[in-house]
Amino acid sequence: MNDTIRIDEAAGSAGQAPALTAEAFREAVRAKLKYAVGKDPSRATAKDWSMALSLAVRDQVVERWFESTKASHAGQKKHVYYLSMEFLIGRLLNDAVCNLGIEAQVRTACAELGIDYQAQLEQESDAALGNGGLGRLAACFMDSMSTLGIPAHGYGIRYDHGLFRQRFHDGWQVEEPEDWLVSSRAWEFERAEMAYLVKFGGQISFDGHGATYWRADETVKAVAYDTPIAGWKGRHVNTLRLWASRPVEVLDLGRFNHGDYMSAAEKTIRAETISRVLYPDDTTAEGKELRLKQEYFFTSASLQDILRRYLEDNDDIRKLPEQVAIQMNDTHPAIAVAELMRILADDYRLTFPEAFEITRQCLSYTNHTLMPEALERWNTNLFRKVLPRHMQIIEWIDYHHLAEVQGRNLPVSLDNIRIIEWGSEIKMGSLAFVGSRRVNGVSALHTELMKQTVFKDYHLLYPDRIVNETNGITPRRWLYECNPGLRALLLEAIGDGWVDNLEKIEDAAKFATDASFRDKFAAAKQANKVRLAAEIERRIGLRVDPTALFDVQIKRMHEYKRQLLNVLETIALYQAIRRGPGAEWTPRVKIFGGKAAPGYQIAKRIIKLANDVARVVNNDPIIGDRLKVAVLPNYNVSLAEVIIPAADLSEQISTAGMEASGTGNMKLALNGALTIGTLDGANVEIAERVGPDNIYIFGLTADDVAGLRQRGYNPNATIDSDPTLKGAIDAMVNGTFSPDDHGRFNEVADRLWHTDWFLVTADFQSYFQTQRTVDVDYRDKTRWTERSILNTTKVGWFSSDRTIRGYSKDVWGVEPNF
Ligand code: 26W
Repeated sequence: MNDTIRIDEAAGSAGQAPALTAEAFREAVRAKLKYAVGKDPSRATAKDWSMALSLAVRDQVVERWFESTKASHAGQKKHVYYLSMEFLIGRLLNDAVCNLGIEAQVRTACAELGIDYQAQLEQESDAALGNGGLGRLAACFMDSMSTLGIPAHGYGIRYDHGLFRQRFHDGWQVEEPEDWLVSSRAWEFERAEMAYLVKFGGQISFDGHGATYWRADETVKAVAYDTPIAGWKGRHVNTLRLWASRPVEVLDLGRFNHGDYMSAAEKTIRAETISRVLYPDDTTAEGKELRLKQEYFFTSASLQDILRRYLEDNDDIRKLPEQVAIQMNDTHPAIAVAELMRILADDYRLTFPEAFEITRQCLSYTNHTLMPEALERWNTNLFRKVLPRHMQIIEWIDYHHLAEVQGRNLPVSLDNIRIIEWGSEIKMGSLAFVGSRRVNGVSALHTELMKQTVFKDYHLLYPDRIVNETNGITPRRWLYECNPGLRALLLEAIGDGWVDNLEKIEDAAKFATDASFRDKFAAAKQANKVRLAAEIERRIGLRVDPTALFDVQIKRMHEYKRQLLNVLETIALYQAIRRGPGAEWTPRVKIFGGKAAPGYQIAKRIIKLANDVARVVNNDPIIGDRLKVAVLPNYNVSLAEVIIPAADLSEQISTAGMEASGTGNMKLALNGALTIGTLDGANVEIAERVGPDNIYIFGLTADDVAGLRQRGYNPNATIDSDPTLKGAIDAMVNGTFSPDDHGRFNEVADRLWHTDWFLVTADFQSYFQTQRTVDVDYRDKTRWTERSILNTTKVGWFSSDRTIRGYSKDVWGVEPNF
């Protein structure tokens, strides 16, 4: 009995696949354990069962995968390609089980096999192939494109090591290599036959008849690994194709036979290094050669693969834009502008102007940050060394673009629209903009700021090229899968239409004033808080009161996200409680989670500060359960799935104008947390949809910040005039939290006193007062729950299905199937 249940055979050609039975699935798992894992049940480990379980579920996905791939091909439909250096996928087993709608059968089968399904889920390590927002957005988009039945591929890099594992040593972040492949290979298929050569360095020569030869001095092989991504109800399955770099020849036998073993393997090591590890930095574009090679490696392999697939059913390369839409996830794949042009010109012998226009009609670019240090600029010497032909092509693009612009006599500064600055740096944002059909921001405010700042002159030149596509999140992982209590309540109250049409969740808004619904809603939240409290105790040994207000700030550590503002408020609250422990305090648990880029010292010091404050507050008998601080190590997708359903308050407190959108804000609001935040990124649109009574907005707006920048800001005056703030900062430098090293946080304090670029001191009082209002409001449980329900039911628009519908219409020109 083979282990895959052939749906169509069982039902003949009736088309309607018979439902998978628990019994059949149980036998499929058994067969996988035996024939794929090679273990007898009596000797199988939890990992063995997890592999068998995953393989059995995967089989259910494969069936529909083949059907989808065939349908996409046959339909001759325009295909979307999403190029991203990062896909922050997390775990896949439960996601596939829920999307296929086979959870009941799988749970029954596990029970009959005597294995704990929940424990099995925790066996799988996260595929942490991303840093934060950008990478997770790409993963949510993959789920939505499948759910909407859009023929699409995701293209990225199959890093051997994803984002580092974070551990705390004496409160300091320590990075350890991440090793996801040890236990997450169940979901990928190696496609050894699907390999492309990618060249680096070397010389360019012309034969005088227009042919160009690129004699590279290094060539590697890109090998494809495919992961099927099933959409809701398994109606459509797309492919995530990740490239691994391999040597062209496995071993230099000649050198080996001469006993020169190391150099025999040297080429192999050099080649494999390209897809070895994810750059753990989401703040500064460091301009490292290996990073450039990684960006070109996956972009070139992806474009070669896209053209191969296109030419299978089409023979006129000039019609490529009718069949292909390529999205560049930030500037990391922006080399695609030059690479597609190179292939079209050098391999298909189109003229440069033709090649450029076809390229531009295929490509679009999403910008995710306005932070100057995060905008990629490559040194021309480095670039020319690694990619000599592309340097020539970019010079051609820049020259012709400037000429065309000069001809239009518009009030733009040529310096601002140059792609190559002072001949020394290539601005990848400019290359991406000039080489794209559409350019989008990720929230309404961010897109406006793009038009007013980094792309001001380009916007003048191309007034209809910039569009907004406010980010979104997949309701499958971020509600249906991670919050079973709320899921059950919503299914009972309004059915399951909201799962793939989240704006339907507003149908439950009317129950905000319904006592029994309210009680069930509060009970679901409470159960999630009890679960999180257990996880906090398991991870850091801290016991917290699950009835306290769970105040959550979970995101990458970054000064503009202002975890420091939150810590200062925590210190001020701690000091206030110590001054008057008898007063009426709302018990609060401050929960922090987030990794700092390994080279980002100040961010790592703020982690240490949070841990030092936690140690003192959590062990202060005067405080008791009035305030607890939990700094959770190794924040990642699967930890987020435990924290988010349990949150009461969502901290979205970035300096206005600096957070492009945020997506954690959407996940927390959807799970009933009330947001305390600035009018930044998508907070603005969340506030518009939940209404002013159901959110806590404080602080300077983006315009206020711009005004303050212009006028200049003196933090001293603010600190001196605010004893609460001053008291907190003094405690940071007088050893209250670092008796063993009084000066440990001097640098942090100095930055506040002298520059305070992120305006922590400017927003402190407004933030502190708003938190005190939260304290009072939280005590009215009924009202709080009503507002919590209104958050859940009013943010349906922030589904990534809605976002992808926007891209489909405004950017890609494709029609979703469902
Ligand atoms: C070159 C180093 C590097 C790597 C990654 C620089 C910048 C990045 C990303 C663009 C940083 C990022 O993740 N940005 C976040 O993208 C999210 C998805 O659009 C937004 O919601 C966040 O506001 C934005 O910070």
